[in-house]
Amino acid sequence: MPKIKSVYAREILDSRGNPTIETTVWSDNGRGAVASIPSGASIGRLEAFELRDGDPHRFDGLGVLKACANVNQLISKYVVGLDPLRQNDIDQILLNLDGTENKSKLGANAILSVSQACFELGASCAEIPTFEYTAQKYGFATPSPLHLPNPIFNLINGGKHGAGNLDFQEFHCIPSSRKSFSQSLEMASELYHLLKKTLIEKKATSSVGDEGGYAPNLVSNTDAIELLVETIESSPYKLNEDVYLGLDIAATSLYRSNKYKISDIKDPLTGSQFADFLIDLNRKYSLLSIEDPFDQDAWEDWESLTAGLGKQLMIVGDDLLVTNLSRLQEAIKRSACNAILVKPNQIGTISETVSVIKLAKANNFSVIVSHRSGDTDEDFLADFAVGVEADFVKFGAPGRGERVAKYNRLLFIQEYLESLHPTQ
Ligand code: 2PG
Ligand code: MG
Repeated sequence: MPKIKSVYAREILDSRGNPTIETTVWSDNGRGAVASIPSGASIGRLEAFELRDGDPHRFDGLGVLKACANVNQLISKYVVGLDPLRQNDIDQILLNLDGTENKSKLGANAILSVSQACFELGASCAEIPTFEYTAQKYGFATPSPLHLPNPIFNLINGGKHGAGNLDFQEFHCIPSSRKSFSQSLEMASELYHLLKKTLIEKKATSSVGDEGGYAPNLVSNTDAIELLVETIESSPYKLNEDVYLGLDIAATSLYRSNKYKISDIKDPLTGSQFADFLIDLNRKYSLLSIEDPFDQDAWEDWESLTAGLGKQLMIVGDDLLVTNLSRLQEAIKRSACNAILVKPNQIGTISETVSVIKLAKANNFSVIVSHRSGDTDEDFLADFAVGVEADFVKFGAPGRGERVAKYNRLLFIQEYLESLHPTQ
């Protein structure tokens, strides 16, 4: 039985140039694994706590030296000597050490960095790729072979992710599930470049936002959707045949005094008026998914939109569910949505993330494994998404290193799986 020999955390930078934690673990059989943790800009109220130093003299208060110290001075004492293959035991020790509801004592960033690094070390000790290890350990994809999730590409960035003036946070292109992953990536890359040309022609800015999508100045959110339509129409691909559209409204960010203010309409909208606006959009564009259509606590609006549109498209809970078992249970009870965005750092351990995915699947929710807007060149999520048989992944645009690291890993996994099952 291998044993964990050392655990060490350090501060590195994420894709926004902000500090984040990276933890390295070694086992006594000479194997090692590294995990770095992403960070969100639009953060759900009930996400697990991200510990930052708050020291105004370093990184504007965003340093993570306290989180590193929690790993190096406390957590490591309890984790050294454990078997890296016993993930649930490791995670339970981390939960006990913290002892709070939202991991506010040690920080979810500190805790997840250890949980994830140990998980990767477990895969290395088991001498199988992390995606296979995930599937075997948690009983996914048996006896059927693993397959790749469908990618959701974020081609236009607004809201808290873009310097332009769009209210909606993300405008997605989602390739048809009939395409292989590599065909999807090729199409997304071609559309991404065509979109840049269109933006330059229209003299809208072509700089990119936090997730690699363009962050233009346009008159309204509908204009951004129209731009995607125009781009697809000028390509060899067919809208709603080869590729579909989706949105992450991240509506909590536009909710003020119980209303939604968007540039498309002069006066702020109530929940039901905003629902009508979204229903109209869907009528026009046949969307494949709408994420966070309402504020994170506006349960009734979620329920009525899901009752109205839930059979036609994915209504995705991100800030609503925060990868949290009890929020998901509530959403299931209320039929508030039919898909879940899964971000391990919203909850803080690998085991808890897997429990959420299992409950979602048992209730026929679509599962979308997602990056964060501040991310690193970590490709763990690609393996994890394949291993848990996620329906979709959302890793940003097909551009910027921290985004393509994950897509490129999926390319590798696709080839690997095809070599195992050549006829698939
Ligand atoms: C989202 C995410 C990722 P952030 O809202 O879905 O795209 O953004 O990481 O800023 O929460
Ligand atoms: Mg979101």
